[in-house]
Amino acid sequence: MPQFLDKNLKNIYEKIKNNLRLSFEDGLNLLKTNDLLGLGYLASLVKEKLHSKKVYYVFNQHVNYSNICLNLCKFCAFGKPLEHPEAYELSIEEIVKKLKENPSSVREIHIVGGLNPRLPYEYYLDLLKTIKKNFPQVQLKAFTCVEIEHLAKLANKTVEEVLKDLKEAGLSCLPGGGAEIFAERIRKKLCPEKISGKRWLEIARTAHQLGIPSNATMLYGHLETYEERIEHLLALRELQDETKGFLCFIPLPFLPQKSYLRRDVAPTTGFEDLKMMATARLMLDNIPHLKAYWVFLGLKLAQVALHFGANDLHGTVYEEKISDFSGAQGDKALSRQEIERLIREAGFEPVERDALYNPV
Ligand code: V47
Repeated sequence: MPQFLDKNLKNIYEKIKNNLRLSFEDGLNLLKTNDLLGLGYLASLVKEKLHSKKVYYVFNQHVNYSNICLNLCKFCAFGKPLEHPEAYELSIEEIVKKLKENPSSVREIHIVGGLNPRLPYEYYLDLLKTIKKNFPQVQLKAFTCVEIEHLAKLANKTVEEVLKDLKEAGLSCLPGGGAEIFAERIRKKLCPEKISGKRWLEIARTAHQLGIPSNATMLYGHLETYEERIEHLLALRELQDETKGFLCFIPLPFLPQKSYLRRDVAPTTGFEDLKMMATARLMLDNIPHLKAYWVFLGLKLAQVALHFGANDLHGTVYEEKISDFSGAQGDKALSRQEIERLIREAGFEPVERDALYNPV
């Protein structure tokens, strides 16, 4: 029996060893513990059982087609109203031109934007089709559940019809954004215009039923309680039991610096980020992958997170605007060599993957 400084972790260790599911209270105890190394040990046990020494990354590129947004959530510094001087909208030609500047080995293109009232439904379908035509080797991970709802309203179609159209146009999977925190109490304060947590989960369910896998995120470190974080994780775990459609979970630390909340909320600490990562690994026993999103965490902490349950370092990321607008510090793009070195020096084996986690 390993030594734990926190007796609650000892009980959780017993459960993990016996493949027992962790409860809501277990989740709270994980977030409340100060035994960081004990927590890392537990998360690593689970991670290594699932993935041995493998740590995944993808050669990818982000496309943020427009920041014009109807929702204007209080945590987000990316979205802008139509008339704002920094508001932008990229044409499909501009996007293809940009993509052509980058190496041909890009496997995944991650496409998200704001809820733009001006772009027509056809823009979204043409965007996917045109990228696929020009770069047949790439997989398109595009549009969060929030954008899918917007497209359904725009086209006067059901979410199911929209997802079918997008799939036909070349969509491989959905990114995990827009989940924020499912708790209504927080959504009312931070993003009253956004779809509810319940609706986000329904759209993810519909995607999974149509054979479109998706990711899931949780934005933490703002006004939410530990209880609300665990409720969020349990809602995802419950849906995953039903659909098995989630590929990956990504905990997103809130970056307050450029948001409306900058005076009220301090950035998360490294200690908190690692606790959140490990807790996610332990609670989400049915979601295979856990991502350390280095763009928000910083490269150094993302590397350390590989010892706290994470088995995916996201990707090389050519350009990403949400973090630029949010004030994320540090690197903007990585080479294959750099990302592999981070993984190897942490004692793991790098595996390049595609958007669906197939090794390439
Ligand atoms: O939903 C916005 C978040 C998300 C801020 O699926 C902020 O592989 C922190 O979902 N501080 C979009 N976070 C990003 C996202 C994502 C990222 C990486 C990989 C994947 C994936 C998905 O960004 C939004 C929101 O929760 N966000 N503003 C901010 N100031």
